[in-house]
Order: sequence, then C-alpha cells, then structure tokens
Amino acid sequence: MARQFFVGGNFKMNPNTKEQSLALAAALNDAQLDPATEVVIAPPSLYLLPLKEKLRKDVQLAAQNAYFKVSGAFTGEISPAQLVDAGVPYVILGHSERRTLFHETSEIVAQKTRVALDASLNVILCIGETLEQREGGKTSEVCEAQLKAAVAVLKPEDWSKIVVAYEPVWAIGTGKVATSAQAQETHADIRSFLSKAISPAVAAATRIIYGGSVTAANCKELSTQPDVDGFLVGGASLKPEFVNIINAKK
Ligand code: G2H
Repeated sequence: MARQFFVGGNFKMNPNTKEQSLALAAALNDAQLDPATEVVIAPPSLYLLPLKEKLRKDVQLAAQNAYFKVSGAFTGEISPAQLVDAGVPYVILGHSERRTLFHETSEIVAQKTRVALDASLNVILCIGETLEQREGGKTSEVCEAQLKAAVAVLKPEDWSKIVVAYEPVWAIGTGKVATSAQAQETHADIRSFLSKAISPAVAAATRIIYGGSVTAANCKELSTQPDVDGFLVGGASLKPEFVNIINAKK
C-alpha cells in the first residue's frame, strides 16, 4: 500500500500567547488542504487543549515531548497517558533540540517511545546527524545507531504507529536545507536499515519524513523523491507558507 504523505508542524516554543496559537489554527481551518496528506501540528503543550477545541478535525495534534513514566513524582514532565486523555494522538520524540539541550540519549528516546506506544500514542521519532558527522562520512552510522536503540525495545507491529523524521542537525533552523539528493540518499539508507533490522514489509510501510529548513520554496522538489514521505516543519509552520508545504504534492 502506498505510504500516505505526512506533514507535521513543530511550533517549538512559539508563539507566546494563546491568541496567536489560535490564529495559527484558524489559518489552517480556513485553508484548502490536500485531503490526501495527513497533517499534524505540535503547539506548546499549554495550547494543546484550546487548539483541540478550535482546530478542524482533519488536522491532528502532537505534543513536542513526553516522559517515559506514566505517572509519579516527576516535576515538570508530561505523561503519555495525560496526552491520550486530552485527545492528543501524536508525540514528537528525540528531536535534536531535546537530544542536545536536554541531554536525551537514544536509549532515553527509545524508552519514551516504548512508553508512548504502550499508552497508545503515535510517535514522530526524530533522528539525524551533525555537520561534523556528515563531513566525517558517518551519516548512516549515526542514524542507524539512533534507530537501533528503538528497534531494541519495539516489536515489528509497533512500527505502524511510528513516523521516522530524518532531521540533519545542520539543517535545523539554519536556512540550509538538505538537497533533494542528500535527503533521498539518507532516507533510502534508513529504509534499507529498517528492512534489515526489522523486515522488508515494515521498511516499505514506514513513513520517513524530512525536517530541517523546509519552506514553500524547497518542499516541492523534496517531495518528488521516492523515499521522502513528508516533512516536519519548524519555522515555516508558523507562517502562511505552511499551507503550501502541506499541499506540496498537489
Ligand atoms: C527541524 C525543523 C522542525 P526548522 O527542527 O522540526 O525546524 O524547519 O525550523 O528547521
């Protein structure tokens, strides 16, 4: 079966008012979105509930993070069970900002993924290499190591609830997008790894999306690559051009 194109908007720690957040939802509500594309937006956690009420039903919500325990004395954390209770179907895990700024290892990300799936969330699992690692010829090795930790704790059937987001760290928020050839090559390598590590069927069915300085101007060409199944969009998800990115395949 063909993989459904997927576009996620990662608002990160923006905007700073509920009103602005609702305005972003309203812009999506008024837009003509390609019905063939699955669309998910990830506002800051405080805005998930107000957005849930106002957002059109064919656009889903994601949290930007969740903890690897379901409840307890973990000040400041968000439980996957609380997200499910709030009607939030997705969570982004392993974003490079979480890995770098909040010291999340691949093992922690894998554990979070396991617990999120057990709570019945869908996971956008982020991986990607730094510039130094790319220049050292280590891109595949790094992506594989990040995925291996997840493979170790997941069952083959779990992968139907996972979207892999390949986000080269050097392209995140820098305006330096990967070329479509670079994206395609790495996505194909990731798919080939999934095929060997899990199964050809899981590799063929798993969506691998690209993130890192995606804009309306570069999304069309990236979307033509056979192994690019969509995008995770940061900065541009806060702008009107997000609609053009959602409609990249139209
Ligand atoms: C990568 C991406 C969204 P941006 O972090 O996850 O952000 O599009 O701003 O590079």
